[in-house]
Amino acid sequence: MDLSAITKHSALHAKPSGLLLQYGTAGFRMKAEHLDHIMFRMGLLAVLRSKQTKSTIGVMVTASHNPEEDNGVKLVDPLGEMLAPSWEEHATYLANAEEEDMQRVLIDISEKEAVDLQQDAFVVIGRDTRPSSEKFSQSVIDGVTVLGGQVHDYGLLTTPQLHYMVCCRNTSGQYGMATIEGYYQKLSRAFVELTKQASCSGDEYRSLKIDCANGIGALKLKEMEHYFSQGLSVQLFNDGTKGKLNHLCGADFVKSHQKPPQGMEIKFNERCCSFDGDADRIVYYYCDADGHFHLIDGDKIATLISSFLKELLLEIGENLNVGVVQTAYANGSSTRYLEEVMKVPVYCTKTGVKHLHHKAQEFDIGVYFEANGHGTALFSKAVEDKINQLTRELEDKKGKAAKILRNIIDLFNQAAGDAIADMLVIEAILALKNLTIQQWDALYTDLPNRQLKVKVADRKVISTTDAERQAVTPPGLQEAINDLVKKYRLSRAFVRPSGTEDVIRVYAEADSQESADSLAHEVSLAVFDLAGGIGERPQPGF
Ligand code: 16G
Ligand code: MG
Repeated sequence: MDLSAITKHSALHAKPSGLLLQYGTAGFRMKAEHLDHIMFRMGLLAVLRSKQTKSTIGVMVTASHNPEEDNGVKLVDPLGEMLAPSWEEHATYLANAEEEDMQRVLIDISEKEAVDLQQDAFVVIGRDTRPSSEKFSQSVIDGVTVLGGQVHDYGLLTTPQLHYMVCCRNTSGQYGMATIEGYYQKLSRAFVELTKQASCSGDEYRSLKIDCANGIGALKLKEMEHYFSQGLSVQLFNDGTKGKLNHLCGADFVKSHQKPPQGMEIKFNERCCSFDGDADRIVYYYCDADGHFHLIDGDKIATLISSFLKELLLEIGENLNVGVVQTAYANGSSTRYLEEVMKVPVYCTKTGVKHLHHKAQEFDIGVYFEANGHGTALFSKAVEDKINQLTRELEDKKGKAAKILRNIIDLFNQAAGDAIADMLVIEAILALKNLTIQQWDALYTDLPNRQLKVKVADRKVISTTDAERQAVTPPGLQEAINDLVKKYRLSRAFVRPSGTEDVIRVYAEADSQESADSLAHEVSLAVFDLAGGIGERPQPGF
């Protein structure tokens, strides 16, 4: 390590004194103006991680669905997974080091992790379309180069595309080619193959309106469109030419407000979906004949996918274990449907993709989705080998099912939940099963629900257990929630500190919207009173 060069360059990306940040659920995220030092330091850390794992590491500059003025950064581990937990701690430690401690902290981390400093390092970088992102990638590059690492800057990418690149580079191209064309070709080839097998035709099955949240998804879909146009025609809205990133549009807006995005007119029967700002989330929706809006969230996506996979396995005659992983936000109706009707085991983990991903790896086929639309399906190596063997051996109906499964495996970005990949999987399944969006929606009826936020002085006073479904502290809060829940039918409620905002989140569901709203409100009051609420007391009405 050239320690004096590090000190010199670090001073060019000086940390505002007193600023303390934490590597959260999805890396560092906040107002862009405070993040330059974090970018430089994550460049440094990526080099250490690359040397330690002797693999390519990814750095993604994005703040996903946050407002345009925010930004963020996260590291991507060798197989395209989220950064290992012990390294999240190092990231926080390095991020908060004062300038004069930088050298010591870097040496400290290297020693703790037995990093061979002579080892080569390679880091790949991607960024979203925020105004601050380009400059920030330069700061990351500065960090990488000052520690002697090599860099490949992919420029504008969706978050899942960067995960894909990292995975390709560390598996010697087995997962795919580590180029943007490689990504487009791999997904589109599988998609077009699948739709060729679909018996239904007619334009209504093959066209989709996409709200791109004024983000990177629009740019990448424009590039990709002609690769898959044989199987699907897309109409892009909120493509970034006019509106502001994530403003009144995008998956997060549509899911949390349960209404259509601005800038997109929806006619009866039209199939529509929304991406978030870095295209790793997707939700679907449509308007019925009476003009009512219907949201199809991550839970229903998981249901469609897992039931289709189960049907294929039945056809092939393979007894593989399929599991679905959700979080506490999953609608109660979805969990019931999966368990009771579909007979699929369902597991609940803490919020955050890494928790779901980890659990899903325990199954032959693990389908995981957060209600907010983050998710994918993971196939174990054994399953993949088995399917490959069957596609070679069988020519009959079973062989056909095996081929479909082979293409589905190719289509999912298994390195990370990916709005583009998920969209193509969903479109392929709807075409193959000849399902309309209304028929898909009718699998089960969501229980009415409501999410609220409460401001408190210190959100750490609330701690939870049982995959965030029970509050352990402050004393009395869980008892209060239990009493409130008892007042309503088919009801459930929980609270948790947000990992991305300085608030407590409240979730409630019940048999009617009125009940869900009133339960959510009462729980907010309990949080405000027992967990040190600040500002105005929560008011009823939304
Ligand atoms: C992050 C997570 C997302 C989670 C959300 C919860 C990743 C890539 N993203 O965006 O999975 O749903 O945080 O936010 O893990 P909250 O803690 O503010 O409710
Ligand atoms: Mg996102």
